[in-house]
This record gives sequence, C-alpha cells and structure tokens, in this order.
Amino acid sequence: MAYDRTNIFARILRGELPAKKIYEDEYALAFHDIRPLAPVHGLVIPKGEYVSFHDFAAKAAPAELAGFFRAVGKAAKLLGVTDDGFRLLVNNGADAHQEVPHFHVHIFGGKSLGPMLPRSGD
Ligand code: DGP
Repeated sequence: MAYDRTNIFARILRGELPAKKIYEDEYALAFHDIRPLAPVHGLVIPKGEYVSFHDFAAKAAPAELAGFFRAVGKAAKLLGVTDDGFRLLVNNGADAHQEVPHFHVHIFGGKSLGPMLPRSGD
C-alpha cells in the first residue's frame, strides 16, 4: 500500500491540523487521541512516511527505529503512567481495524485496563 500524504496524521505532522502535543523530537511526535478510550490515551507517530507497523519495521533505518521507541518511552513518562502501568497497542491493517494509514502506537493508562482482548467468541 502506497503512503497517502493526505492522511490525518500526515496533516498533523505538517501542522495543518491541530493536536494536543505530549512530546516531540526529530523522530517522533506524541499527542493525545481525539477519542480517548482510557483516562490516558496517547498516540505516538514516527516523522517518516510509514503506512503501518509492518512497513516501519521493514523499512525504517536503525536510528529511526531506536529514536521512535525511545520517544514512546518518553511520552509514557510524560503522561505519568510508568509507575502504575500502561498498555501499548498497534493496529496493523484491516483485521486490526487500523483507521489511520500512518504507523502509530497507542498508549493507554490511568486505570486498571482489564484483559488484553475479549475471549474469542465474546
Ligand atoms: P487506529 O484504529 O489504530 O488507526 O486508531 C486511530 C486513532 O486515531 C483513533 O483512536 C482516533 C485517533 N484519531 C483520528 N483522527 C484524529 C485526529 O484528527 N486527531 C487526534 N488527536 N486523534 C485522531
């Protein structure tokens, strides 16, 4: 799948749409999700053009991979969830219901989050 430069996160990266920023460096931007699913719900996106986690894992340079995951840790710390715990989640592709075609990591926290997923069949 080719990268679509009109996707919402690309527009946030270019400053064309506002976002409530948590953290930014040369590799990544972290901001609050517009439809939070937990008391804390952050998103972290790489600055490079990657459609999905799989695309990022396959194509990003080592410095981008390291810089991105370091930024996820920094965002979690700034969100105040590192002591009590938090969950990272990545939706990749159709079965995972990935909505925005720019790789992103969700950070959830601020309460006990329960089981990872409903049991199969629920
Ligand atoms: P996913 O299903 O993993 O692709 O999740 C996309 C998330 O992006 C979803 O939780 C809602 C969030 N989102 C969609 N549009 C915007 C936006 O314009 N601003 C912000 N901050 N978040 C958005």
